[in-house]
Amino acid sequence: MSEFFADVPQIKYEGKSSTNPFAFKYYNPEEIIGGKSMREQLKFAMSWWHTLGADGTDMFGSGTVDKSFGTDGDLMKLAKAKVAAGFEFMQKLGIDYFCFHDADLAPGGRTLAETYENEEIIKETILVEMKKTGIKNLWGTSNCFTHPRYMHGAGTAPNADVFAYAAGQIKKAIDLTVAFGGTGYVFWGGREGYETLLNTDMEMELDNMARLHRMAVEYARVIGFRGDFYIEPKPKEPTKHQYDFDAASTIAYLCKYHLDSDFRLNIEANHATLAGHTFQHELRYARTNGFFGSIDANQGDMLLGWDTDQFPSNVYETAMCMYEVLKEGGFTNGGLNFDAKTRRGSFELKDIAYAYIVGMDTFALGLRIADRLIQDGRIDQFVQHRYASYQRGIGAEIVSGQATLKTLAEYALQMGEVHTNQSGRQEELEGIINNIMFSL
Ligand code: XUL
Ligand code: CO
Repeated sequence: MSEFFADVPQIKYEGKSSTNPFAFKYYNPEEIIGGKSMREQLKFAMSWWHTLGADGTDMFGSGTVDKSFGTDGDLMKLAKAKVAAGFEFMQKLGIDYFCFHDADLAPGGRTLAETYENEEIIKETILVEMKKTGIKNLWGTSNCFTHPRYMHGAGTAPNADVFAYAAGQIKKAIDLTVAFGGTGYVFWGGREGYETLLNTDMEMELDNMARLHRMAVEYARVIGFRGDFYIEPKPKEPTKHQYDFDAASTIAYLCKYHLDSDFRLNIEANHATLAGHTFQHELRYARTNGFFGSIDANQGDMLLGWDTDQFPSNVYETAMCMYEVLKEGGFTNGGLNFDAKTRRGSFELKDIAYAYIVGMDTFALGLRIADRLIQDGRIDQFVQHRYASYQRGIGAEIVSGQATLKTLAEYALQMGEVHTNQSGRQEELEGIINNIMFSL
């Protein structure tokens, strides 16, 4: 069979002194870091939509990248070619997982029934490739935001027919995920938000969104889905305000609607920065509240206010991300999905391979640094020491619940002024990070 990525060879690890752009410099799949092989720690996934679909179109111009994969405009032929191209790409890069939206796999039909038929055909094609290659599905999702019917949202639409259509689409996307043996199902609330409160019943919309999430869980558990559901927070874009704004607001929503035992979070780096948080903040918040799940690996441009979905190249960010992943004990059902696309000017198919190599190497470096950071212990010891006053005396009484406002007031009256504050040592700690990063 003809190759789609003919310029791209099998990508191997050649080490940091290699200058071959088609080689990994830091990602050595079988090397053990932090007790597991790098491939197990990192669990890289290919995003079907960006990798096989995004053609460089932006608000000011049409596509620059030819992703017809040798087909002539017939959408089912294209969908099949994308399967072949996708599996060729994943094999060449050594990527073990893929993630998809229903609409990325097969074209929508004139009716929902026709869409189902198209999806069934492509499902069979994918299952054959999965069996041949051993490549697995990390998670599936449903695109309930592109079609004009979703102009006001899907689960939060003011129109019950739209809600029902979305439910029909999601049911099938769950079927596909289960057929592929996927370990996750994502809800990213693309248009689940509002443009103005003047026309919005916020309470009704949130109650309805929860109804849809509850229905999805009930259906999936009955047909044997044992993986995790994820909500992927994002504060805005395309809507002015998205309900799943960030990790904190999403966790509050999940707890309020008793969805917390089935759902975790899929944290995306660029969404974190759009919400005014660091990537690490979102991961820490999810992790320490028991909602760490999966990661959409990308990065934004700090000078731009939108979701640029760039391939990760910022090692500082990936190091802090992998620090949180290692502290969690690694991924269970989740992994690192490259929700990232090449820039519009990088219009050759081999640019996608270069982009994945850099993204994978950036996370490999992040893992190596995070492991060192933990082995080194200076940062963790500092933090532990900083809170040591809660391990004895009055601090231990506060933590154990023994202290009351009254007993603390008595303590404070006797103590006089506080003379025990210690420096936060931020600059020294930043120096430690640099020292660990650049001694690799
Ligand atoms: C959009 C985004 C989506 C989700 C899946 O910003 O991140 O691609 O990851 O719907
Ligand atoms: Co994403």
